[in-house]
Amino acid sequence: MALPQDGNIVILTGAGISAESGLDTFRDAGGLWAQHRVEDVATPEAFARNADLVLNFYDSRREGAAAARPNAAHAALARLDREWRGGLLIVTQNVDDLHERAGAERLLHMHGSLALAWCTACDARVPIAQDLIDRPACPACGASGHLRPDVVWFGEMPYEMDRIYAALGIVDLFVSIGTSGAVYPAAGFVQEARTSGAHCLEINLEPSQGTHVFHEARHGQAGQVVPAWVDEVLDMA
Ligand code: BV8
Repeated sequence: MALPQDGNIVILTGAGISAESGLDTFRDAGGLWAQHRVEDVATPEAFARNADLVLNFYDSRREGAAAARPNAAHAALARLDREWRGGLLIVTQNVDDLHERAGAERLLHMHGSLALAWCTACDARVPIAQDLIDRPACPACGASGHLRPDVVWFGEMPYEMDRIYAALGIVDLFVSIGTSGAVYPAAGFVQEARTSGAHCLEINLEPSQGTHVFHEARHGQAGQVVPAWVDEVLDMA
């Protein structure tokens, strides 16, 4: 498809883009939801019921993310961010920091980040590198025992929705990478993009739940398909 050189691109990423970095996805065989029930680790009710289980779940994922390295797909999106002169926004559902460690800057975490904690005493979001299970004191207010992962759980409002819908309102090319299309509102972004007249491309290991809404699909490992796609977009520019 012909994309104007000042065209606006929105890219939605999910756990599949981090799979080749060794991080578990949610719904693949052996994935996170095979290890834990969502209701036990990814809802505010779960946290109120058994904070230790939830804090251990996120502490271990934080350690996993810190030990992982960005893969070729993260690097390719960072290159696109550097070299694309039109509008670009990477909206990630992921809570790992592999996009930023690859160098992406026009990026937002709609479901929060393992690298931040949320102090429920003073409402501050603070960088955290240690285990929350140890109940560290909040660096902002000093209170102990009030830090939770700054991650959006089921039933909670995702971050920066206004900014996301503003970008989807003027998008020319919408690309979904490594997501099953199972969770809303993220799974509905492709519909918004279509309404804006964008060309919609799905890059995923296999057809997602919303694959029928896309104009085009490229199935395969993100580490191979994404760099080839970025080369194509930048060669067209
Ligand atoms: C909200 C952070 C409203 C935590 C996550 C409408 C209809 C039905 C339900 C709802 C609805 N609206 C809201 C809901 C409820 C709910 C929902 O959608 N439930 C689902 C289960 C039906 N949504 C919410 O609760 C959301 N909040 O809507 O609030 C509101 C309104 C007013 C006031 C207050 C609130 C919040 C949802 C956010 C939950 N948090 N993550 C954490 O990380 O622990 S969700 C989590 O799962 C991810 O963040 C991601 O968003 C989501 C989906 O995961 P994926 O990233 O897609 O990963 P998955 O494993 O599923 O798929 C991986 C894909 O990659 C696969 O397709 C695979 O084939 C592919 N793949 C694998 N390897 C590779 C690959 N592809 C390429 N290369 C590879 N190598």
